[in-house]
Amino acid sequence: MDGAASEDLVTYELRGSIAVIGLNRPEKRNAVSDRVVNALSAAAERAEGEARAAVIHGHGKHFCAGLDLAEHVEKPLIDAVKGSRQWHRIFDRFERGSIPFITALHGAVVGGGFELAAASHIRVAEESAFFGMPEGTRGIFVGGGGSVRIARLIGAARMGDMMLTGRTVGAPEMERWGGVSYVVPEGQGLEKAMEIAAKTAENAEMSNYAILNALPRIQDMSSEDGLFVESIMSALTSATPEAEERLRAFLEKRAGKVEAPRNG
Ligand code: 1HE
Repeated sequence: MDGAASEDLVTYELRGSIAVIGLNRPEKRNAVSDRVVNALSAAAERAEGEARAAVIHGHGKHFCAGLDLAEHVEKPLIDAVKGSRQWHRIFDRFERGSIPFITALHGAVVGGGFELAAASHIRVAEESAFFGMPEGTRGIFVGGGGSVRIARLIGAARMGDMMLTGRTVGAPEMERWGGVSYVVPEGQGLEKAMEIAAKTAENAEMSNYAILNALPRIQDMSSEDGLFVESIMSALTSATPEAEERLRAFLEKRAGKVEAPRNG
């Protein structure tokens, strides 16, 4: 047992239109037990009902130490399969839901913690964050969607290297590998993630929905099918009253221009 009421394993707060979800087992480095997975699912459901975007972060010294290894010891084979499928269902809910999820990463981002981050839409890492996939050393394999999502983010060769050698990768290198999109100074991860979440929350809901749901599916299609679905989504989003108003606002000079990046 992970020794806490499930509502305490994950904190939840609504700040304006942004849901702030915190992994909250700092004494166990936010290791993910079955009940943490379920608490994350409840938090995601609540966020989708009342927020326009969400940030996931970790309380304490680390983002997340991955699977709760204490719970995994001597788990019957069938329970291990069911457990992994439950992670898949819940991480899918983040990835293909209706609002953007941004992860704020610091300290250790390990195994299942990296898999959770990979299911989010934008990853922000503090400079000292480090990424590890010690599955090889632990005698296990990824089970939270990493073989699909992490492999797509950084490439199967790099992921295989991390799993075989157990080596850790720092935030700047992970940014070069495409595993995170932003690296920020110590202590500024949550603030940056909130800023990004607020930006995404201003978008038209239908555009966000298409970005979250059509884009990853198109990656699984043939080019021919992908281009067809793109055309349908393009027509659908632009037919909404919100798109019409936003397009008109630009033409009438009531909307902002696209700006050059501020830092190079
Ligand atoms: C844990 C876990 C855990 C810490 N399950 N209890 N994940 C791992 O292989 C990572 C294992 N953890 C570590 O390598 C280190 O704990 C950290 C680098 C993350 C952090 O180090 P540190 O020095 O800050 O903490 P600590 O002293 O090692 O840990 C504090 C406590 O948390 C300690 O328990 P205590 O009772 O002795 O106080 C640890 O045992 C406990 N703890 N991590 C259970 N993961 C869906 S498949 C996904 C597959 C994976 O995720 S594989 C990766 C598993």
